[in-house]
Order: sequence, then structure tokens, then C-alpha cells
Amino acid sequence: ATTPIPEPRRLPLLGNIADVDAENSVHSFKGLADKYGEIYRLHFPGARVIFCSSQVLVDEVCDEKRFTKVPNNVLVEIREGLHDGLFTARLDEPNWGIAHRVLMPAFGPMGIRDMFDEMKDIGSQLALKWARHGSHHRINAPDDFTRLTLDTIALCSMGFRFNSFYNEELHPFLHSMCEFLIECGRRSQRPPLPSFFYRNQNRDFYHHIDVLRKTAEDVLKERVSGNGEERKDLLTAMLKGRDSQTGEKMTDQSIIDNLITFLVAGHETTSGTLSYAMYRLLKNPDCYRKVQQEVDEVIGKGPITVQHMQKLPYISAVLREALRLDSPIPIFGTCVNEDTLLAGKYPVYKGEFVNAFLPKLHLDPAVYEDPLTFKPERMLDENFNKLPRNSWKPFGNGVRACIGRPFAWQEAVLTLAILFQNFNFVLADADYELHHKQTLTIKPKDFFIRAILRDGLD
Ligand code: MNH
Repeated sequence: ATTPIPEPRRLPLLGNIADVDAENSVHSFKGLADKYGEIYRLHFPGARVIFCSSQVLVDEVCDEKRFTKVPNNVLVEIREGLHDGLFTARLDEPNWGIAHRVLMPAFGPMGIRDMFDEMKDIGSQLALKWARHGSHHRINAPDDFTRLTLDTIALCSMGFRFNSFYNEELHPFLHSMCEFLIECGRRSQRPPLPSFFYRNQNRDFYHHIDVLRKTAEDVLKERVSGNGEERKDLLTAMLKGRDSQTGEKMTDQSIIDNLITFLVAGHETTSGTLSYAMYRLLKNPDCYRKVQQEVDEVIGKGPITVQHMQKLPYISAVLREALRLDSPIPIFGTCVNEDTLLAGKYPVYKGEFVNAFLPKLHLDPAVYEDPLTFKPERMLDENFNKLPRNSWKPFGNGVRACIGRPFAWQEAVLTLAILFQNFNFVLADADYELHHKQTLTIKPKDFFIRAILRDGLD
């Protein structure tokens, strides 16, 4: 016998639009999961979307024979600018396979180690800024972590320095990228009126895409003309690499798509991860002390090296546990290949969208004891490796999982190591309670800290 998937009541034309807060849809989806349980279906004009919130259901959705990523919703809008770049491509588009195979080695352990020195360069700029501001300065942690992650990905992917720590104003490329992403969000929410109604917005939208693509094209041309050719970065990997399967090289257009993709996919996510980790540590003094202890014992006061990165298991566990409680990308979407039953009882139909909903998956009481409590210990390797399949998914799934994961991991571990080696931290507002700001990703809202040099005189 089958069980129908619960569906909230809906309006004739608008479906469930009124059930979802346009500013904070994730919060609405959470509330609906509280009310309707591990699975529910929403209807929107032109699409039906199912949300899965338990490990048992998400585990099935991760079966790539039955479910496939098809860019949906805001990804469709981002495709206007980034085309079949890795993040926004359909799986059957040839450029996805070519770019995936060319880039996998560059994002592997060796490739990432080569980027350590440049990551440390940017991390040191962050530490220097916080040291100079002094212990009374209110630091907007998510803002400065975003400067860090943007400057890091731009430097390591194409040798470009935004110097965000030295400018109050955003670099024109970054300004256009922010405006582009904000407008992608709006476009995915607005009613489908004739384009005439949106002509001003559309003109600006395509102007920002032009700025992004022109800047990336200039960097590409400069590199091809011989400057910086000896760099070991992602641009070099894309220019030199050949697809192991077809022998093909990436086209210039595909290289430009992916350069911008790295910046889009690689900055808010890593910055959100660092912000959530910092928040959790400040709310859990025992864990905070263990991080400081680990840094002092493993690194001490000397220079941080790439060899240290494998020797900080507690910091890794902190990052994993922070991502469990708050995943910057809280949803990944798939599409049903053929009519099938979920959990042997819920019918889903070919072409329907099925979302894995991480804010609930990651609190599944069948997997996580005391799920609301921050306990990095449960994420130490010996425990982490024993978790049921597909119960921790902040990096997505299968061949469409995050290609930048080792990059983000090294950057985040290194940044926490630099910061805890040099500073003590306190909340700038002792009574701060976590709120989320949702853009393309989610990150802490109005989260301010103070940084006190450990051996400083101030
Ligand atoms: Mn990343 C895909 C999360 C850092 C580049 N990333 C994904 C997906 C998730 C994700 C989830 C899958 C999305 C989907 O199924 O639609 N990414 C993260 C998180 C961090 C992160 C939580 C940081 C922590 N990502 C990075 C960094 C880069 C990057 C850093 C670049 C250097 N991510 C990508 C790319 C894809 C992706 C590219 C698309 C991969 C593909 O589909 O082939």
C-alpha cells in the first residue's frame, strides 16, 4: 500500500507561494517540516517540489541511478551568467564532464597543498587587520571572513588580488558579482510578467554579467600572453589540462564560466562555515579551550606549515559539527528519473524535483543523539566514519558534490589555526542569539566579535 505525500493546503493559481517567506525561505521550509514531518510536497507555478528531512529518505535521494541534479530555481537564473559551468550545468552537458575531469586533479591533495602559501598570505592579512584594530573594535565577523574567502579564491584560482582588506569599497568585479547574485535571487521569486515590466532590472542584470565576464576574460588573455605562466593555479590547470576521456581541452568560454563559478561557489560558503564555527566556539567555552589547546600543542608559537594541516583533528571536528548545525547551502536538489517509491511507500513521479533538506536531516534523532547540542567529539574521525550513510551532506552528493571541498577545508582549518594562535575572542554582544541572513547561502546575521591579541600589550 502506498502513502500519499503530505501537502499543505494551497491556492488555486499561486499554489503554496504564500507558505514561503521570500526573504527567508529556509525558515519557512523548516516550519513546514515541523508540521508535516519527514516528507512534504509544495506546489509552485510551473513546478512541484518535494522536501525530504530524514536520513532514511535522503539516503534514497542520494541514489544517483534514481535521482539526478537538474538546475532548478535560482540555479536557472545563475545559468544566465555562468552557463554550463560546473555548478549550474546539467549532467549531460559535455562541458560539465570535460571541466570535471580536467579540474579534479587540481582540487586533489597535491593541488591544494600547492595553494597553502597563498592561503596563508591572505589569512595573515586578516590577522594583521584584527591586530591593528585592537581589542575594543567590533568586528563584523561574516564580513571579514568574506573578504578572506574572496581574496583567497581569486588569488589561488587566477593569481588576482582584490586586496579587500585594504579597501572599504568593493572591487568593481565583486560589486557586480554581489548585484548579480542578489538579482538572481529576486528573479527566481518574481511573477513571470513580460520582460517589458522588468526592463531596467534586466539591463542592470546583463550589465553586471558583462563586467564579470570581461574581467575574467582579461585575466585569461593576460595569462595566455605569457604573464604568470609558471603559476600553479586553477587557471593554469584549465589552460593546460586535457580531458582524460576525450582528449579535449576546455574552451575559453568554459574557462571563463568556471573562473566566475569558483568565485561564486567558493566565497560565501567558506565564509559562512567560518562564521558559524566561530559562533559555536564562543557559545561553547569548553570546545573553545580545546581548540586553543590543540593549536598550542601542535603548532605552538612558531610558523604554521602545510604539515600541520593533517594534525588538527579537533579543529576539523569543530568545522564538521558547525556544518551539521548550520549548512551554508541548506538544500541540494535532484530530479526523479523514473516514477518510483520513496521508503517503499511514497510515490514520486518522473520529472518532479526532490530536495534534500539539510537543516532537518542534520538533526535526525535516529542518527544524532541530543541533536541540538554542539558536540565536536561526535565528529572525530572514529565516530564520523561510523555515521550512517548520507547523514551528513553539507557538500552535496555524488558526482555533483562540491569539487572545492578540500580547498575549503584547508582554508578553514588554516584560518582557525592562525586566529587561535594569535587571539582570544569574545562576543561583542554578550547576549547575542543566532539569527540567519539568507542570500544565495545562509550565514549569521549581525554577528560581531572582538579579537584580543594573546601576547599583545593592549
Ligand atoms: Mn562548493 C558544489 C557546498 C566551498 C566550488 N558546493 C557544491 C554543492 C554544495 C557545496 C552543497 C552542491 C550543490 C548542488 O548540489 O546543487 N561548497 C560547499 C560548502 C563549501 C564549499 C559548504 C565551504 C565550506 N565550493 C567551495 C569552494 C569552491 C566550490 C571553496 C571553489 C573553489 N562547489 C563548487 C563547485 C560546485 C560546488 C564548482 C559544483 C560541482 C559540480 O556540480 O560539478
